[in-house]
Amino acid sequence: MTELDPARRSAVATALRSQRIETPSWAYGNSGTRFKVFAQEGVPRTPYEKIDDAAMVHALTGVAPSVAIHIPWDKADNYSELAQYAVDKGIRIGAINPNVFQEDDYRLGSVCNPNPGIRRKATDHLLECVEIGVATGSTLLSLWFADGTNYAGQDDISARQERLHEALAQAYARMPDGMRMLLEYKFFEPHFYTMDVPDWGTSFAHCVRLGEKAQVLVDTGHHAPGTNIEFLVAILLGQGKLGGFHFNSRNYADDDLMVGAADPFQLFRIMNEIVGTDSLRPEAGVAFMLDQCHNLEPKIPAMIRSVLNVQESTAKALLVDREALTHAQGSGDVLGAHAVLMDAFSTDVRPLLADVRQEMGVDPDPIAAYHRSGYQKRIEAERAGGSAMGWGA
Ligand code: LRH
Ligand code: MN
Ligand code: MN
Repeated sequence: MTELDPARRSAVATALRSQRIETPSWAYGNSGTRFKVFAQEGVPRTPYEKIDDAAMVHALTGVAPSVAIHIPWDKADNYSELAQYAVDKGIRIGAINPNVFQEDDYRLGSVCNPNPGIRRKATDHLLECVEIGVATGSTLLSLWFADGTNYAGQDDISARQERLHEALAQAYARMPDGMRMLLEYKFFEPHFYTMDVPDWGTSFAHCVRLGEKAQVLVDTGHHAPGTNIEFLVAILLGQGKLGGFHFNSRNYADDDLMVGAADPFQLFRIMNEIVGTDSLRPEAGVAFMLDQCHNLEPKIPAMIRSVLNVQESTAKALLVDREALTHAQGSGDVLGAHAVLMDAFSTDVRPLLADVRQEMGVDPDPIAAYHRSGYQKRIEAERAGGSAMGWGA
């Protein structure tokens, strides 16, 4: 890797400064597996305290200015007030995530349920979340459905797809201008024969049918092993249908480990497609969101680490010598083209990022700054007995 010339360095630094990474409210609360939730001291007890923690992550990193909320985990009496609270803390409410998977009524599905009364209830919750989006000034309605079946013949696959469309169409029609619907997919779990939105193709088909305000959400933990995620990212980008990411790492299933922990090279390859198509710019509309659960590790430092991991992969993707790459590709230089990517991936971008942070007025080492801040001690003292609702809690 040759030294960056000043103009190039400045362009890379500008791109890094303008990247936005959203953290999820549920990652700040206690979580675990179905075997055990290991409670941590100082976890938030309310959505307001989750906002406090998200604001701390933003204050230390400078690039995480919004927090996604999950309803009813983050139920509030007054959502405009909640949004104002976030603004007062220096951040804002990001994606609104309806939750239609944790009530007994949803045993056979939510919006795909064979019972029209239950479909109505689930659809009404989507509409309520559109209103929460309006009240909080959010521009993203982020949908994931646990709907599916366990046995062949359990329900009519095609009929369930039509029910899904009907519900999505109602929510879509209710969305104000400027709001986007992101439809997330997952190939299995909690159902093991069919999921109603198992893959990007199904999500894509529904989004195309709905219109331009509907786009696909790629959760990096929701694919079969061996899936080439950067390939589907490239296809979705080409079709203007990549709405955003739920970043996390997986080794086996929907592990929800820290992004960039299991396979930093995959994260780099994904970011390379983003940068290569000039889709990093906030105006390109790709939402970079984290969706993780920190079961063993302390939550706020884990969230900071995750933000840094995304930044590192982004920086490496920005360092790819596009001219050399195009030249090598055009001349059929297989190894040369691959080497251009590997050169960028192998670069230690931590000094560059430390400088960029200093230019932004944040600490070059946000994790060390967190440990020095005294915040952890304070929340442990203030939040006795805390356990905000979230996964497994
Ligand atoms: C489902 C999922 C979806 C939910 C979140 C808590 O596995 O990825 O995004 O909303 O986890
Ligand atoms: Mn997700
Ligand atoms: Mn998931």
